[in-house]
Amino acid sequence: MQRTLVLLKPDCVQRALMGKIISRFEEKGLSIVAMKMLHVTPEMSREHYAEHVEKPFYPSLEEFITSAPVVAMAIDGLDVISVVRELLGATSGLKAAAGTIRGDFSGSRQMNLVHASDSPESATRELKIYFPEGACSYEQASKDFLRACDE
Ligand code: FUP
Repeated sequence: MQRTLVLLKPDCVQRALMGKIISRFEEKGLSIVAMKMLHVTPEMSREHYAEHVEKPFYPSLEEFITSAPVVAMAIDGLDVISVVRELLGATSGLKAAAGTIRGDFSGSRQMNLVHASDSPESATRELKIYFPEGACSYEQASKDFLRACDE
């Protein structure tokens, strides 16, 4: 089992796509173990996007991510980090395959609706930024019908 950090970004909240996109994770059989709405502060943005802070596009990215609330989620599942990245599709909505979240709903590189951790190290780091209080693990009632017991 792995845990990943997912953010529904300001464009997702403002376009009223939250329910539709949360459903994609639920319908896949993943387990949402923490969820909250919050405003990302400039300090949080710099911590979250530490690898991009010096890049030319960073000021615009910070302006966007702090422009309206986001919904942060911790999601558990088998190989959930790569599974969620596949559900999202390529970073740019212009390049993401049809059938992925970004491919179906985004036509932008910046306003690509959802963030998800790209590695176990990123997940650990990002979960600490958004959920220092931890998550709310529980046993999924449907688990016996989501995968075989040896998977
Ligand atoms: P991802 O891992 O898919 O979130 O993408 P990146 O880490 O490459 O980029 C982080 C965020 O910066 C993405 F949401 C898109 C945004 N970005 C821009 O706004 N402009 C760029 O030129 C590159 C990335």
